[in-house]
Amino acid sequence: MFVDRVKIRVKAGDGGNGAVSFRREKYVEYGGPDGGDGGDGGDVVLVASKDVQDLTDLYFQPHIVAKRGEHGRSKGRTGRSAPPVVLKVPIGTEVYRIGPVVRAPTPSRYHPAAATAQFDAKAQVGVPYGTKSRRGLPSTGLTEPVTEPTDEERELLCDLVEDGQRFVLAHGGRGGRGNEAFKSSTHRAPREFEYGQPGEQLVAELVLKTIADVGLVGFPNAGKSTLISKITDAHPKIAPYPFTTLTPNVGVLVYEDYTRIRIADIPGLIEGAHAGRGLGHDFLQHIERCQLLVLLIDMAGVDGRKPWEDYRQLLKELELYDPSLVKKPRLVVANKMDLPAAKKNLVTFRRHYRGPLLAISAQTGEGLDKFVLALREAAP
Ligand SMILES: Nc1nc2c(ncn2[C@@H]2O[C@H](COP(=O)(O)OP(=O)(O)OP(=O)(O)O)[C@@H](O)[C@H]2O)c(=O)[nH]1
Ligand SMILES: [Mg+2]
Repeated sequence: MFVDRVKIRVKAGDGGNGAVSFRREKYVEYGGPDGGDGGDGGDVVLVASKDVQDLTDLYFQPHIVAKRGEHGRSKGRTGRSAPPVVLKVPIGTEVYRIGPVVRAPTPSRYHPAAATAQFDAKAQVGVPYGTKSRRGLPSTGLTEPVTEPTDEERELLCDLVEDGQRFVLAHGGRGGRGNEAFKSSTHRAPREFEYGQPGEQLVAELVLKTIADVGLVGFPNAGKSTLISKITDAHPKIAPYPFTTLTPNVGVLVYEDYTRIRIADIPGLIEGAHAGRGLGHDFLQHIERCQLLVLLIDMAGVDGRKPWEDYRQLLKELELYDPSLVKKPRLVVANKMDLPAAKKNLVTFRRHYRGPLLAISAQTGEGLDKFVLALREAAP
């Protein structure tokens, strides 16, 4: 299974409440306030990692809730802060926010003078510490949004392109202050405290866009996987039927001077791919970052297609998906030149396309040296 797009719902931890407490000690009268502060709630953090290849983990676990901070305690003790929830994502993951970032409405501070039996979220006033109705406070779990956020409120938050890059997706709430923080020379027995700030919650979409320098595009069966397996360390499945490749493969081509070029092989494109036909469309996002596109054409027309039509069709599909794709530098490569039909077809192909072209045979290895050098010139 390969997942390159997933919607998740996250909720950072709430802060712990501040405590209301007074010092009790033998022979010390009127010990004074000593309620400690609450601990901070846990963040939800994304970290790009080279050990993760896709977003399958999040696909199976799309609801993430971080723990809340502990409440403050007596003797001035601060509650423990909750640890962050760290989610590993593959390198090349884009993070989108869908809909607003919300914090559940909770009162921020309890003030005895203004205290009412029930809390009034607008007035930001809490119920007295220790009374039963405190149970009515919003839960710390994931609260369902009233309406499902729409894609219109979609915003790119960050692009995780380096190993180890971190991004805090949802911030935990700060812990509230305990009553000790409210003492002053004129207010010596404060009963105020702050509630912990609620953690942020939001819906996010993660989209994996493979990081590669070169993208291989072509009709199914053109020989893309054969080519990548010959010149890089990748070993994709190769078979004489269309749609052998179902998920993108990335191979690394290493030159003698240790220059490395990453090449992405994606499932074949077919006519109508931009509208979702076939498989290729779902994976075009993986070549968006490439600096060079290699249009691989089955010059022998093994599946009964005309190579020059393939070429036109490929360009059309790329343009319909995203016009910026056809503005990228590209290299046209004629494959399967070992087959007799290819020589004849190449002559006709030349009438339709007069630009630069490389003729190779991925299977026999003919022309691959030139191809490898051409890649290096075009994708530095
Ligand atoms: N004769 C000949 N056959 C080739 C050549 N390159 C690939 N083939 C054959 O073409 C068939 C398809 O090759 P693949 O590498 O799986 O093609 P692909 O473009 O990755 O196909 P999909 O993954 O289905 O999109 C296989 O049977 C290969 O052996 C070539 O240069 N010459
Ligand atoms: Mg393939």
